[in-house]
Amino acid sequence: MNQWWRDRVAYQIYPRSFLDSDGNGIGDLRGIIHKLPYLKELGIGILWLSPVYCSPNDDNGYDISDYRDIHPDFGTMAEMDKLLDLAKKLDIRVVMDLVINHTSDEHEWFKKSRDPESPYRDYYIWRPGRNGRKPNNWTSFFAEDCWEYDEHSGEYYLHLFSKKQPDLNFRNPKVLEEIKDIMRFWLHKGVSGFRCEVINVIFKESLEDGRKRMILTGREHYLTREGTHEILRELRRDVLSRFDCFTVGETVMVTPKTAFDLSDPSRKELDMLFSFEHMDTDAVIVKWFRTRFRPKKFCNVLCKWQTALDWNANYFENHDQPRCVSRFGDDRDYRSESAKMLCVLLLSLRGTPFIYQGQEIGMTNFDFTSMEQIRDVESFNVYRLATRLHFPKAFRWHMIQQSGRDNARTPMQWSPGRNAGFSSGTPWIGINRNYTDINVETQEKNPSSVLAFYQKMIRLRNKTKLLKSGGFRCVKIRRKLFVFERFNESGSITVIISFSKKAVRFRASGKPILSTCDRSEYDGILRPYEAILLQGRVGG
Ligand code: ISL
Repeated sequence: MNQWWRDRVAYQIYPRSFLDSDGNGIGDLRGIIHKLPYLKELGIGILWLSPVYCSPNDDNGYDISDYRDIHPDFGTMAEMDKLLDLAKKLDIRVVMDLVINHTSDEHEWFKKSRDPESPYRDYYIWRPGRNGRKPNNWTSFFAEDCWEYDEHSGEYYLHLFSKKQPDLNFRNPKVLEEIKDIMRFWLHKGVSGFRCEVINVIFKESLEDGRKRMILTGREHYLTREGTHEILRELRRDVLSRFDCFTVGETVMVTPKTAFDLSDPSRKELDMLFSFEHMDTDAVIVKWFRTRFRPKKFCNVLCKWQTALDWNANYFENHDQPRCVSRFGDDRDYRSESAKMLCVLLLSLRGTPFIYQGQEIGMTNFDFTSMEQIRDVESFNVYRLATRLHFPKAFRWHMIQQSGRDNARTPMQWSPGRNAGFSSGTPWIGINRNYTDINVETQEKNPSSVLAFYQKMIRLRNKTKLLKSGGFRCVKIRRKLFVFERFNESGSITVIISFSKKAVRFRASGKPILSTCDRSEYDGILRPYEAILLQGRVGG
C-alpha cells in the first residue's frame, strides 16, 4: 500500500488558538477553513487537529464528552464536513486526535457508570478503598491523586490525568467496540487517520501498588503492556486496515525497544509514534526542573532514535511543549537564525516532520507575568503541589514560566493588527506582546523571514526523494555541531547544523542546496546558528 504519510509534511493545529472567525475569543473551524490555502502554500500535506469534540474543557478538549459531535465553540458538524471537503480538494489529509485512554466525567457513559448497577459501570475503573485508603498508591500525570472518591457508590474511580478525565476500562470488550465505532464514524467522514493520544497507557494490566517513584508510581502496571499491543492490532485488523489512513501514537516514556515493537510494520500496530526522549534532554527527572540545553545531548538522542526505528514522527514542538526557538535556539539575539536552523534540522531527519502552529514564523514562549494569565489545568495543579511542598514563590513561577504548556497555546500571530489578527473579541488566553514583530502578514512580505524559509525548506523536502526516503547516517556530533547524511543508491545530502552563537569550523565540500544564510558557496565556516545542506558526502 502507498504509504503517503511518509512523503508529506504534517502541521498541527490547536484549534482554540488558531483563528477566531466569530469574535468569541476562541479559535474555530471556520478560522481553520479560511486558512487552509495558507497551509497549502506552506507545503503542508497532513493536518492534525487537536480535539474539536464536545468537551467541558477541563483540559481544553482532551476531556471528551461526545466523540461524535463538535463543540459549539468551534462550530458545527456541517462546518467540519466543509473543512474535510476543502482539505480534500487541496490534497491535505486531515488527522484527528483520538483520545481514548479517558473520557470526560461529563460523557454519557461516565454519568451512567456512576450507578453501580448500570451496564456502563464496567466501562471505567471503579474500585473500593482499602481500609479507608485509596485502592492503590499510583500517582497521576497531572500532579494530583489518581483516584477520586464517589460518595454515592462509596467507590473510587481511576484517572491518570485530571479528575475530570476518568480512565476507560479496556479489559471490557464493549469499550473497544465503542471505540471502533467512533473511529469508523470519522473515517467514513473522510479523515485520514488518528493521533492516538497516550495510547501506550490504555491497558492496565493490574491495579497492584507500584514501586515508589518520583513520577508516575504504578506505571509498570500500564506502560506499553501486552494488552495494549493486542488492542492496537485489533484496531488495525477490524478498522484501520479497511481505510486509506495512518496512525501516529503519542507514546509516553517509550524506549527505543518498546517503540520499535509498537511501530514495527510487520506487527501491524502503529504506523509511527511520537517519542519524548529528545524533549527530556533539558530536564532533570521531570520537565518542571529544567537544566541548560545541551545540543550535544539532544543530537545524540536524535541519532539514537533515527537509528533505532525505521520511521520516526519528528517534532520539536506541540501544544504540550514550550516553543522550540526559546528552548533549543536563541529567542533573543538569534531568533530568526535559530528558528531557521531548527527548521532545517526537523525537515532533514528521516521520518514524518510535524510542525506546530506558529513554529513556522518562529513564535516564542509566552511572556506572561503572573499566574492570572495561566489557563492550563496542569500548571494549576503543579503550582499548587509546589506550594504544598514549600517551594519558594519565585521558583514556582519560574517552573511555570519555563515549562508550562500555555507557552505554546497563545494565539497564532497572523498580523500586526488588533489581537494579532486572531480575534475581534477578547482572546481566551493572552497574546504574546511580540506579535507586532512576529506575525504571518509581516513575514509574508519579507523574503528572508522565517516563514519564507519554512516554505522553501518544505518545498525542497517535498520534491527531494533523498530527504523524504533516504537513509540516515550520523557523521559527527560536537558540542554545538551536528552533521549527518541522508543517502540512497543514487546519491547523498550532507546536513550541517550549528547550535553556536559563534562561527564554527567544519570542513566539507559540496555545493550548497540550501542554507539558512542563503549562500551559494560553503567555505568551511558556519555562521551563528547556520544550517546548510550540501550536495554529496562530506569531503566527497
Ligand atoms: O505535558 C505532559 C505532562 O507534563 C505530558 O506528559 C502529557 O500529559 C502527555 O504527553 C499526554 O498528553 C496528552 O494527554 C493529556 C493532554 O493534557 C495533553 O494535551 C495530550 O497531548 C491528557 O489528555
